[in-house]
Amino acid sequence: MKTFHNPHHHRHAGKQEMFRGRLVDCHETPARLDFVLAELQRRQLGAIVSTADTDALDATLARVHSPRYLDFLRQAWDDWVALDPGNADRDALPSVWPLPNRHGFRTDVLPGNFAARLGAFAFDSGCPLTAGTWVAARAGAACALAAAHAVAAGERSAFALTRPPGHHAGPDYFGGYCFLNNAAVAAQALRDAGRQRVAVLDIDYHHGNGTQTIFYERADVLTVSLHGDPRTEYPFFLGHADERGAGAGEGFNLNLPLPRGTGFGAWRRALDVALQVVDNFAADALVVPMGLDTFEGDPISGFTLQSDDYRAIGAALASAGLPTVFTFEGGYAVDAVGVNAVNLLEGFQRAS
Ligand code: OKP
Ligand code: ZN
Repeated sequence: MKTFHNPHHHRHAGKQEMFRGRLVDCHETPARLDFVLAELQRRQLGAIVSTADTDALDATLARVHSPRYLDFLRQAWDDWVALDPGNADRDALPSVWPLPNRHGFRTDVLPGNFAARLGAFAFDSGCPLTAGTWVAARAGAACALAAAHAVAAGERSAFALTRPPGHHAGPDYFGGYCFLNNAAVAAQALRDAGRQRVAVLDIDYHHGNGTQTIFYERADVLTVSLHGDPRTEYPFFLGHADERGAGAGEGFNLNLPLPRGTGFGAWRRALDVALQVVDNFAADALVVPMGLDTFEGDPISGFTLQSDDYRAIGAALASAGLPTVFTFEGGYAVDAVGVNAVNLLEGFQRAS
C-alpha cells in the first residue's frame, strides 16, 4: 500500500488547548505522525511519497468547505497577528461564540473583530490555530487528494498520512484538532473521478461530525461512524443513533455510538453492522478515517482495544472488497500509535 505523507505537517504544532478551565499541553502533536512514518518505514508496507502538491486541490476543497470558511482560514494567522503584534508568539484560540441556531445570534454578518470571527468558525477552544496551520492543513488535504487519485487510478488501497486530522472539520468550521476535512476531500475526489457511490466508514473514537455534516443531505456518499456515545464523549452535540441523513440524504448516514469502556468484542460486532450497511449501499469505493484512539492506552478516550486487534480490524475492512483510502485521524498514545496504525494497514494488506 502506498502512503502519501505530508512533509509540512510539523508546521502545525499547537502549544496548548483549553480544557475545563485550564490550558493544557496539546495532545495532537507532530510526534504522532513521525511515529507512524517510522513504523511504516521499519515494516516496509509500501512506497512512501511526500506530497504537498496543491495544484488540483482548490476545486475539491471548494466542494466540501464554504468559500467564506476557506477565505477565513487562509487569512487567519495574518489577521490574528494584526489584532495584536504580540500574538505572533501566541496560538489563536477562540473565546466568544455566536451559538448558531440558538438565541438569534447571527453569523450572516461576520464581525470585523478577528477574535469574534475566530469564534464564528470554531466549535471549541481546544484547537489552536498557529502560524503554520494553513500550510500544514492544505498539504495534508493534498495527501488525501493524492491517495484518492491513486485509488481511482486502480490501486487497491492508499494511505493518506495526514495531520492535522480532519474528520471534525465541517463545511464552515474547525474544531477537535481539525481544519480541513481530509476524508471528505478523498470521498469527493473519488466521486469526481467517476466512482458513483462512495462510503465513508469512520473508526476514530470520536464521532466524525464534520464528515457527517458535509454529506448529510447527499445520497451519493454514505457516512457511517463507530464512536464513543456523544452523551458522554466529545464532540457531544452530534453523533446520536437517530441522525439518519436529511432530504435526498435521508437513510445515508448511520451512527453506531458505543458506551465508554467498550472492548473489542462489542466494537467488532458494531463494525460488522457497519460493513453490512456499506455492502447494502453497494459502494464502489471506501474511505476510512482511521483513528487509533480506540486503543486501551489512549489518554483522552474510553475504549479498550489492544494492539493486535488492529490487525483484525484491517482484515475485516479488506473483506468489504472495495478500493480503499485511509486517512490518519486520532490516536494520542504516542508511542503506540505507529504500531497500531501499521498493524491495521498490514492486516488490511495481507487480507486483500
Ligand atoms: C480529535 B480526533 C481532551 C479534550 C478533548 C477534543 C478531542 C478531539 C479528538 N483534553 N478535545 O477525533 O481524534
Ligand atoms: Zn478521535
